[in-house]
Amino acid sequence: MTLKKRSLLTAAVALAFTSALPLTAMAQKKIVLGFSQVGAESEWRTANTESIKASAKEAGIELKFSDAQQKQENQIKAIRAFIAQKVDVIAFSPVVESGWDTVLLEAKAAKIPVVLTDRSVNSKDTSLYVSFMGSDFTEEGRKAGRWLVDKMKGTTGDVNIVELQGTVGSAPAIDRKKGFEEVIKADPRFKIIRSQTGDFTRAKGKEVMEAFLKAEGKKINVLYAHNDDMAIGAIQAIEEAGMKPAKDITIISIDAVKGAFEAMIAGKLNVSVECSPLLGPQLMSATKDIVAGKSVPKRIVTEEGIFPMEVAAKEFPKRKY
Ligand code: GZL
Repeated sequence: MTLKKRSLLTAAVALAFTSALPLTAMAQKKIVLGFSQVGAESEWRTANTESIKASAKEAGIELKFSDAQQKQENQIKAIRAFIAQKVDVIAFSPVVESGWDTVLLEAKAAKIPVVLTDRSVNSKDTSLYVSFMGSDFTEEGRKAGRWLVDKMKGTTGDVNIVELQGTVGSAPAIDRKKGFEEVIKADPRFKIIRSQTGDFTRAKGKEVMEAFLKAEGKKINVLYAHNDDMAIGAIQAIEEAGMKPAKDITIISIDAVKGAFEAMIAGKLNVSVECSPLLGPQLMSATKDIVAGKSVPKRIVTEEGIFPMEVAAKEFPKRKY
């Protein structure tokens, strides 16, 4: 090869390399996702946080994570910080349904797309978020109601129910109550005689169940708890009152976390309706699609089952959370 040809070839290779550099650099620009988490109130929430952190790492997405300690004002502060930091996408699990329009309008004005995970908001303007991914809480309540109606088939007399509600104003608490009542209202035997929030925690679930037992005692036939953590707290209260959980009082709860399987295997919980916290992979995939300018479904529903105590031992080894 002549000297002239070799020097032309060298120049061409050098040019190709430098011109590719900006493209390569752009292609490697890390996506930055700001995530505001409700708190660390339950086993479910811990598993949800683990799923989001692990999936962000796996996806090569830079995660800015904030724990709001179950306070809406902390979530609003975190979202404003993400806007100031000009993150690529904002995602959050709204601790309650209302009071988000102002901050979501600020995100919209900053042209930062927002994804709702786990819980939704009741904003009329659905352009304020790109997608909502999570469970159908009303259906979870219906599943709990249908299981109870089925269990009580062939019995007679009143079925007195006490209800431990989730966080006041949260989508899961509102919808799990709605779905359950939708099913049991068909039979006047089923009566909710007490209903109060246990804020999704074990401690509060135990405290409120102690009050229910003091007020109603052996009149209670069923406990419907909006999550396993409150049910587990209530089980302690029932035992301390000298009664047998899952025998003297039928116990229905939601989430199907490890603690629920352990309680069912110990014969202390009758059934847990699944509510999967493993939303991390779906969130990271949606985040990448949004940044790439691809469309994302407005609603992504998590598919879920129901686990009565009879199958708990067989299913437990397969559980991922
Ligand atoms: C449901 C989630 C609820 C869980 C609780 O998707 O928002 O919050 O059921 C958790 O355990 O605290």
